[in-house]
Amino acid sequence: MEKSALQIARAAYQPKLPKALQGPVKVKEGAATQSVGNQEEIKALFPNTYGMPVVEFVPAESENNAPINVGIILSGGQAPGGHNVISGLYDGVKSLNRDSKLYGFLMGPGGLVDHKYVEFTDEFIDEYRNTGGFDIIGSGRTKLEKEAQFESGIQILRQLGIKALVIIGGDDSNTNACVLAEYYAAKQYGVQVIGCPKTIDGDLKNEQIETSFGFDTACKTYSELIGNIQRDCNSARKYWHFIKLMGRSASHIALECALQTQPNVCLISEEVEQKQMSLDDVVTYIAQAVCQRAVDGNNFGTVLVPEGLIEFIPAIKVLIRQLNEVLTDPATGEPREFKSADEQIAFVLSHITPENKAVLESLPADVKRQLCLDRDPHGNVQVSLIETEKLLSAMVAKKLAEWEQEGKYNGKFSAQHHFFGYEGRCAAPSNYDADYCYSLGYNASRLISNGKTGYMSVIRNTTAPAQEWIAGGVPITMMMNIERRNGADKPVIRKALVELDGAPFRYFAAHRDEWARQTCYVYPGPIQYFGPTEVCDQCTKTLALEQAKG
Ligand code: FBP
Repeated sequence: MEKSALQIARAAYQPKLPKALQGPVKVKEGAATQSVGNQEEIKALFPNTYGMPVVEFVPAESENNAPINVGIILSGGQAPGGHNVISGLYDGVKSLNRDSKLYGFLMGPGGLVDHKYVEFTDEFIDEYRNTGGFDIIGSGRTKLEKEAQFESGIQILRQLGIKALVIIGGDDSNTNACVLAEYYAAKQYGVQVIGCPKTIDGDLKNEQIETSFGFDTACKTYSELIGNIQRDCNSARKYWHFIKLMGRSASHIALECALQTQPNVCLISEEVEQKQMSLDDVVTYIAQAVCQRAVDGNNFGTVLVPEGLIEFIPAIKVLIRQLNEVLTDPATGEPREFKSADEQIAFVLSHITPENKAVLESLPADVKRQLCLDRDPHGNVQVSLIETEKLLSAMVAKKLAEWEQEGKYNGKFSAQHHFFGYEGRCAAPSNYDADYCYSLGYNASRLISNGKTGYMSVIRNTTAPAQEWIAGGVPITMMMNIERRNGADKPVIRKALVELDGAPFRYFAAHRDEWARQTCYVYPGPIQYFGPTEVCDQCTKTLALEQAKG
């Protein structure tokens, strides 16, 4: 396979490891834990994996170095650094004992259920070190949650002598990892399950997990593109660019990109919800920024739109909740089956309240269709398919035309649209993600060799140099609470949304009026892999502000 010059140079990069993982380790246990909510219910559902302590690795004289066979699964959307988790885990199990083996299940959790796998070798792993993508074994969104799947999984795990399974995923996949860990523990199958925090969305974080991997690289990639657009915009001075950014529900990506690039407008879904803004309120807010800049002769600008915005507009949120309920078969908990899209829409319209029907009917035909039809396997609305950036710019144009008629606006408004999502998910990992992911994978090998199950691999203190990073594990049950999903109460990992009283949002809110009126664009440029540390090893602004080092 032909390689680019960067790929060749990058293959030689040796990711940094925390000092604690550079030699033999032993476990330092903290106090017993409890779940973040619904303690009694979660305890009853996870009797074998509830209440375990947070653990940290500290240097030891020697460690358990018996050979061990381990399996790994990539679950859900791609995120930069996944290959380094695998290479870190590979190096970790081999450093324990050269006879250890690592198997990768193909195309996501489905590979475990269908017994499709590969065995990693040195040559195979070396091809993928420090590269973006999940193509080493592929990923998938099959939900691993049924007993029949767990039983099918144990057959292949036994056949390959696998004693531990590492599941790399977001909140849903790690929730399923926890259910699997509990199931195998209850059945005394002797297979450990370890999770690993992945998602570009940045919404799998809490007191123990500083960030999910991939967020850093994805945001830097989008910010480079936004910076380039802003330079174009500031050169031609004739377009308003509406840029939708991936991130599913949470607005972490939009906020981080705003902190990096200082656009004229950035919407934060969590604020829209808190302020109970209607779609018209959101449109008015953008139109006002356009109007003010027009007064200064600046008929150009940038608007960042988080992917999940539509879900956070209160009336639409209520509508989506009911759509999720009516589209789920209460008998099976699975999505209802329909013969055609028209049949599905007709079913929806006849089963929702008149208020929700009115909200649905008020939306443009394509948005209405997307809301009624498209769901991912976890039952979530596929917000990435809704063209919010076009919806908003069309509504802003309409409002400005009205204001022009009323003599309130005198400018030119011409819009361009962009959606950045897939562009960032498989970028070559930044140094931060390359090091962080390698450490997460290596660390998982130590959780395994120390007999842990139902834990997530965690690396903390990541705003400090990698040497000082803290390595350990957190029981997944600690992050759980009960939430209503598709018409049923389920134990799930609590999703982290943007906190409006958190330092990143407060910094943004303190500057946004100036950024709206003035042209304060920042141009971050491309991710740098070689060069001075202040250019190559920066963490995200979000993390720096959260750790009070921004
Ligand atoms: P994960 O949480 O599974 O990592 O996925 C993140 C994401 O990129 C979201 O930002 C986006 O809404 C979704 O995946 C798109 O899904 P798909 O890859 O199936 O189009």
